Amino acid sequence: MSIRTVETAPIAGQNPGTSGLRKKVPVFQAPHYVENFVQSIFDSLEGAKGQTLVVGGDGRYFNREAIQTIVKMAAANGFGRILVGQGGLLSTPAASCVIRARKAYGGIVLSASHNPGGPDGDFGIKFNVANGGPAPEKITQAIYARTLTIDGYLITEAPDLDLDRLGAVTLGDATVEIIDPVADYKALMHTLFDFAAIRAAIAGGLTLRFDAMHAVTGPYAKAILEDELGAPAGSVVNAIPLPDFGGHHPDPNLVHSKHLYDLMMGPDAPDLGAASDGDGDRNLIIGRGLFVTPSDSLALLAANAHLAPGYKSGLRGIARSMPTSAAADRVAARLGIPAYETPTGWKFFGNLLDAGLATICGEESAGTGSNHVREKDGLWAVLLWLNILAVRKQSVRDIVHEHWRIHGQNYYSRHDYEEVDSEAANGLIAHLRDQLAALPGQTLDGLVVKTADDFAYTDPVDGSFSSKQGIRVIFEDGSRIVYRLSGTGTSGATLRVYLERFEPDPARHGADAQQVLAPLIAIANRVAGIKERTGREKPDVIT
Ligand code: G16
Repeated sequence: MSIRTVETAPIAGQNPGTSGLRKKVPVFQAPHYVENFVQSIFDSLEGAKGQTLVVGGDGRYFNREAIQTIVKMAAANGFGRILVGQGGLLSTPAASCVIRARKAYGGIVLSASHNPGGPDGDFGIKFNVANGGPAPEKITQAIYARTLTIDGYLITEAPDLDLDRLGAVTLGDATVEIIDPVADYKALMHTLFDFAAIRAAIAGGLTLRFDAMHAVTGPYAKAILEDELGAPAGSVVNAIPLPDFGGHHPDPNLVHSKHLYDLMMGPDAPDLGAASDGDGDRNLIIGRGLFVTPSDSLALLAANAHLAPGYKSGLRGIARSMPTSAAADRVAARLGIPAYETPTGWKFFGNLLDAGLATICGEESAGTGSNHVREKDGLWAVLLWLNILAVRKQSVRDIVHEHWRIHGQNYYSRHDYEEVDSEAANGLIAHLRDQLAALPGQTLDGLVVKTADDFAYTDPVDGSFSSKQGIRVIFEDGSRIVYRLSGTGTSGATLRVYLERFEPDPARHGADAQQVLAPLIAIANRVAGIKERTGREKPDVIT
C-alpha cells in the first residue's frame, strides 16, 4: 500500500469554534476540505508516531465517508493503531472513555452535536487529546494556524474499510481495529452506579422513557437501560441512529422534545423522562409534571452524587460554565467544597478535572458530567438520576422541591435568537461593551446594577487566559443577565441571552420562570436593543 502526498491550498474559515469545526455538510464535501483540516490536526501534534488514535462519530450523514478518509490519513501520518467504533459510531462520551481506557494519543470525533443532520444538515470534526477531552485552545489555535498555510496532505492508497465488521485489519504500517462502541462505556458505568439498586427499583415499578432522538445514544441506552437494568422494551424510543435523525432536530430541549414534555406533563407520565442529543453528550431531564432545568439538574446531581457508589466519598469541587445558574455554587458552599466558574465550552473543565480540583461539571446547555471521562455525558446524567431515585424512593418533583427549600431556587431561562445577521449581532455585543463602564450604579426598572463586565478567565491550573467570554450584567439582588454569541452555529449568528433570579422564599418556589423573569427580560431587551438591532420581536427558542 502506498502513501500519496496530495497538493492542496489553504481553505478559509477552518477555525474551530466552541467545540470543533462545524459547518454545513456541502462545505465538508468540497474537495480537500476534510483532508486539509485533518492534516492540520496531525501537523499540530507532537509525538504521535506509532500511537493509538480513536475515531468515531454520531452516525450523521457523511460520517462514514469522513471516517474512511480520516483512517487512511491517520495511517499515512504514522499512527500505529486506529480504533474505530463499529458502523462508524461512538458517542462523544464513549469516545472520551475509549481514549482513556485504551491509553490512546487522542481521538477524532465526528459530530455537529445537537444540530440537524442530512445532506443539507450540519457536520463537524473535533480533536480530543489523551485525557479524553476536547483539545484546549492552545491546540485548536495551532490547528487553525496550520489550515492557513497548508500545502499538502498524506493519505494511504487503499480500498475502503468494512466499518461494520468487528476485528483488526492492516492498513499500510497501521492496524485498524473495529471495536464495539458500547462495551468500554458500559463497563465504566458499572463502576459508577448501583446497577442492582436501579434494577430492583425498576422491577418494583420505577418507570422511565428515554428518547434517543434517532441519534447515537440508541444502542447505548438499549444495552444499559433495557438489557441491563430491565426497563421494559419500548422504554427507549427512537433508538436506531439514522443519518438524518429521522428528519428531526436532535436537540433535547423543550422545543425539539416537546412530545416528551407533553408526555411528562400528562396523566400517563413515567417517573423519569429523558433525552439525549446527536452525539450523546447532552441530556434533558423531566420528572412527572416537572421540567428540571440543566442548571438545577447539575446542582441536584452534585448534592446527591454521594448516593451512587462512584461518588460515595464525596466531591472535590463543582465546576460550571459562567452562563450556568449559580444553583451549583450553593450546593458547593453547603458541602464546603470549591465552586469554579469557567467560560462556555467543555474543554475548559479538562484541567480542573485532571488536577482533581473538580469532580462534577455542568452547563446550562444541557450538559453534565464528571471526572469519569472528559466530555459531558447524557446517559451518565440519566443513570445518576436513576440511582438517586432508586435510593431516595421519592419523586423527581419532591426531590427538586426539597432541594429548593434547602438551597433556594435560582429561576433561570435562556432566550436564543437564531440565524441573526452576523454584523447586527456583533454590533449588539459591541454596543453592550460600550456600556460596561457606565452601567454599574444605574437603576433599571428598580434593580440596581452592581457590576457589568466582559467575562475573562484565567485557568487556575496552567494559567492560560481567555477573554471576551460573555457580557455580564449583575444586579445588587444577585439577579443576572448574560449575553453571548454562540460558538456552535453554522449559519449567521445566534444570540443567547441568559436570565437568572434567586428566590430564597419557599412560598415563591415553583412558579412560571418566564413570569418571574419578565422584569429582567424587559431590561435585557432594552439594554441590548435586541429588537432594533436584530429586527426580532421574540426569541426563536426559550429554554
Ligand atoms: C458545545 C460545548 C458546550 C457548550 C455548547 C454551547 O456543546 O461543548 O460546552 O455549552 O456547545 O455552546 P454555544 O453556546 O457556544 O453554542 P455541544 O453539545 O454542541 O458539543
